[in-house]
Amino acid sequence: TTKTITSALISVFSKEGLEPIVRKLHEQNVTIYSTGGTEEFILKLGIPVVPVEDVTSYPSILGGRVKTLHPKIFGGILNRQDNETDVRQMHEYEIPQIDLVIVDLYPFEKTVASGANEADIIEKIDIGGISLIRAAAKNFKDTNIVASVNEYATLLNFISTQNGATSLEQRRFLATKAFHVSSHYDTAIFNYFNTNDTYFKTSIDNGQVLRYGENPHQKGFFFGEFDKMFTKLHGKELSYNNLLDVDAAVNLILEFKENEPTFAILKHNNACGLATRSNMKDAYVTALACDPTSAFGGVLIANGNIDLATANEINSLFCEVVIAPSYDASAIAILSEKKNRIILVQHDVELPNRQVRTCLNGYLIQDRNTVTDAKSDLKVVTTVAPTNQEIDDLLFASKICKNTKSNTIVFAKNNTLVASGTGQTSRVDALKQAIEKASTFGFDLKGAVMASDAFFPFPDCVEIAHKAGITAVIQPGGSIKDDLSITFCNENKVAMVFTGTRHFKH
Ligand code: 93A
Repeated sequence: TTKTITSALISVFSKEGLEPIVRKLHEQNVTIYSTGGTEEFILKLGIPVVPVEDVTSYPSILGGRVKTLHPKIFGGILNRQDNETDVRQMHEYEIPQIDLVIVDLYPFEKTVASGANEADIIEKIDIGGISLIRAAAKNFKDTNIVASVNEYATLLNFISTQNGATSLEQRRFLATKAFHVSSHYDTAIFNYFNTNDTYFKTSIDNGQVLRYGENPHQKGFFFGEFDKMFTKLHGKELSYNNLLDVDAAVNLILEFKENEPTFAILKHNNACGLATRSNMKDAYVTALACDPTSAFGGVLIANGNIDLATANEINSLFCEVVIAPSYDASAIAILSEKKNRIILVQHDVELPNRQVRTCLNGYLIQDRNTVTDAKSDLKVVTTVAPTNQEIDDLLFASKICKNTKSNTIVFAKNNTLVASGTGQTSRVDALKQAIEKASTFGFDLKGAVMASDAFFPFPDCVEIAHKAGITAVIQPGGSIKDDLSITFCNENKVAMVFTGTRHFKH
């Protein structure tokens, strides 16, 4: 798979940095083919060069628009050396082999940025160059492609260390870089044509125009395949905020896929109710009791079928969206009584592994948080160990905690979300909010467990939680002051486990 370069086609707009490459190729007896300006540049270095016109027997025509676009050139680049027909046709049509293509495209972006007029800009849409790049990159098994001056050093390094030869792996690497250049180039052209965001606004492609963004004065669009994930049975159009809540709901309920019937109620992307019971109706009723005030106008999600009994309960609540993998026909009829209520059937579709969001003048990408704390991850760090029920509740609380905005504290008891503090600037504030909410809705925290999305920097959280009645705690651990929290728990017979995994969500 290591192949020696014997011939090269060089067609570059900017001649900068080209000299050492040309000299090296010449030193290695490489035949060089070239276009007008590049040919002139190489000749001036005193290095022999074959004009492409001599290969094609055609002059450069249409003001340079057609220079390299010719079967003799593209045949030389695209032929498969292990294909008998290709080899035969190369002889038949007297096509010269081209092992290396070096291109520097017309500077489209620079021309746009310079404020040039449209005609000049259009003329800077490179056709031959981009075709050369794509052809050589496609045939990386036999051909080397250098699609930008940024890769000159790479090429020099490859051919200098191996006497003018490259490996298949190196050629594939160059092809990857080349397709990055070509995709970037075409994106720039698209962006130029997409004046005033006409494309975005009419969303010809797969974009969906939303009524508005987060607020009525903001425009909003959704790009994705909603219909792959859901079938909408009833209700108004989903809004920008609905979609964000649906996303949070789907991520949350995914944690409880294997659980018994589980029902969650979300507001502003956070769970304000969640319970697992032996039937869906009880799960819903229990989830609602967690915080019936917040549940108003919420997004509801179930991990199993919604039957008539559950639908009858849901029906008395004003809610925006109901999501479940299936519904009894009678349940759909009941839930559809409210004209605007959105009813979604959720299909079994994997969520993408990468998450993207804008950041400053660019964007951030991260892996989705797919770690769910399991029993085997737990390290008991206190003299008192959690009971089996507490372990179940700790893992249950941790699943909710992971899907709640940081800083967060979650209380749970008997497979029920009791209360949580969400999106606070301090962990103690999150804890205090959770305690306050639990008391507002009449919950006794005695015997409840606590989950924290990140470690406790000080022992204040376990002190306050213990006073409120919490008997077991789950947290990642890893603070330099872990000892202080552990000591307090030991002195007060609170069980604590470390998971080793932080679950920030911003
Ligand atoms: O106008 S083109 O799209 N038509 C072509 O056939 C063609 N072949 C190479 N532009 C074409 N090129 C481009 O010419 C190369 O991408 C490079 O940017 C430039 C090099 O021209 P010269 O060697 O005459 O300076």
